[in-house]
Amino acid sequence: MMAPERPVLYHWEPNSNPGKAMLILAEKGIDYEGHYVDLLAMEQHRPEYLALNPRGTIPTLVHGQNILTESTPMMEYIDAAFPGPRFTPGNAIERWRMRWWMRFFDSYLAPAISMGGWKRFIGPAALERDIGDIEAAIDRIPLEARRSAWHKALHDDFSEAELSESQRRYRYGLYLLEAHLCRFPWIAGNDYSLGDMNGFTLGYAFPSVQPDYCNDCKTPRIMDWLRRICARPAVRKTWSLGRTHLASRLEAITVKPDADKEGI
Ligand SMILES: N[C@@H](CCC(=O)N[C@@H](CS)C(=O)NCC(=O)O)C(=O)O
Repeated sequence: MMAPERPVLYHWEPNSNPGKAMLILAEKGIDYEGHYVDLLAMEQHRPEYLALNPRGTIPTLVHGQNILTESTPMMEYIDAAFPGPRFTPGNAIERWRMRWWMRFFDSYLAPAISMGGWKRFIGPAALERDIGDIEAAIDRIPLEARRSAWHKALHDDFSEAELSESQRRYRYGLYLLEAHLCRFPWIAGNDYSLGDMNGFTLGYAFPSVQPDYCNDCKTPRIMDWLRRICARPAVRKTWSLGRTHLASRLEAITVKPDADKEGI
């Protein structure tokens, strides 16, 4: 087999969508050229990046003649196109389960979690920069949904109704995941797969962002799942590439309850 061309990945933090592509590349041990696209500096809306990905979203993968966007199908491409261990189940029912969860993570849970992130992290961090520059950059954003997210984050303009819907989805997601992990050790079933990577890039933040709802008492299976994933060398390597304090959220997973202190 001919060695595949070295891929180039445009990513931000190992968080959510960019994290998925970074993690599968690390899990497969693929040498890639990484370019950090600073989301807070709105580099994803600069003409040179839009020439690659006209939607102005991160990540983008360039592999030979192919330019790939959309992180979840991108993970599947990486898994299939490169040598190394496979993270897509060969068994049809496990593949269905993996894709069911990936769809749930991407279309139901991620938007709810992302709203909290934009309110708590992106908005305040962006305000440390020049507001005039940011306002001008927002006007150039191609996607209406992203323009609106930036606008709301900058002016802390999220309605009570959308914030409470985001919380409701978050709690429902935790409930469903905890129940699933009572039946199966991993998202697809018996083995670690793309579904776990997809869930982890959202879930690594659960214990620090929702400590009252995701902890060793209320969601022990989720905590155990996060710890098993966190112990993987590829995860450590990927999260070491983080440049903001988001990456430090990994540490809240590894702290185990102190039985003496808790009086257990
Ligand atoms: N559906 C896309 C979404 C990508 C996405 O929205 N990425 C965020 C970073 S996690 C982004 O690029 N945001 C840029 C912006 O809102 O300006 C994917 O899965 O790749």
